[in-house]
Amino acid sequence: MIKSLRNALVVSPNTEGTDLTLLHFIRTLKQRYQAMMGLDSRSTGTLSMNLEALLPSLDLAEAHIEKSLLKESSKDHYRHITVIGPTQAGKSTMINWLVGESVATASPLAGYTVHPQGFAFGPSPLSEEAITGYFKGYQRIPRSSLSANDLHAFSLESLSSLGTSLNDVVLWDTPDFDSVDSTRYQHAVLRVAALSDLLLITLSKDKYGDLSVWEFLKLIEPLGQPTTLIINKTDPDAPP
Ligand SMILES: Nc1nc2c(ncn2[C@@H]2O[C@H](COP(=O)(O)OP(=O)(O)O)[C@@H](O)[C@H]2O)c(=O)[nH]1
Ligand SMILES: [Mg+2]
Repeated sequence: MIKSLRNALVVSPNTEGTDLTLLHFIRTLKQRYQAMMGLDSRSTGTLSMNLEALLPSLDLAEAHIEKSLLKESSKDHYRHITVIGPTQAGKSTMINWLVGESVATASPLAGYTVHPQGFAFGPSPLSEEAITGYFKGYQRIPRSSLSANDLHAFSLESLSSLGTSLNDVVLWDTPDFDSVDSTRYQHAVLRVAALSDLLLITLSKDKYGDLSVWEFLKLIEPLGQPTTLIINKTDPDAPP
């Protein structure tokens, strides 16, 4: 059923009526799964585990439709570019490299970035309210106030595009999708992934073959978004 749902998402005409019907269906399906998981956890738990594994694709499908509704209602023409990848791949470093200055915090500590962090580069006005609405259930707070104790938060700050080659772009730094803790913020990562017009999947040379990377790629593949794979942390002396 999930496969046909994904196909339906890709081929369905992008009219608001169709989107709303599909959105209602997906939300209902999620509620049913969660109810069944609650009942099953009192018995064997096998069904629960199977249904839990399906929830990310429903989260993604829900976010995908909400993004298309956002695009229809949004008054701005910003493009969302998201750096996504496993822990320590150099995602925050990549953001800083793209901007040309240190805006995101890179760290040798694994799992340092645990919230979606958006950096908007104008000059046009950005429909900030629409984006905040898209992140329903998440509080928008200043980047300096983000706390690892509250994962239901994100930041979005406007920065000067002067000196960058970015024009009406929101660059998103994201938490990893492969650490033990990643299930706690996976929902947020999928939300940003669905919002994106371009995904920059950043991998390190040690991690590009990890199963988690290929499972994540398989999960987002039905969205059909323009995607670039970047292999980071390569040896500068290695032959090309
Ligand atoms: N050697 C090397 N280290 C890097 C590179 N990119 C990032 N790092 C380092 O790897 C660590 C993790 O980087 P960070 O950007 O925080 O990774 P994130 O967890 O994916 O956001 C930091 O100590 C960075 O300085 C690279 O291309 N080469
Ligand atoms: Mg980071």
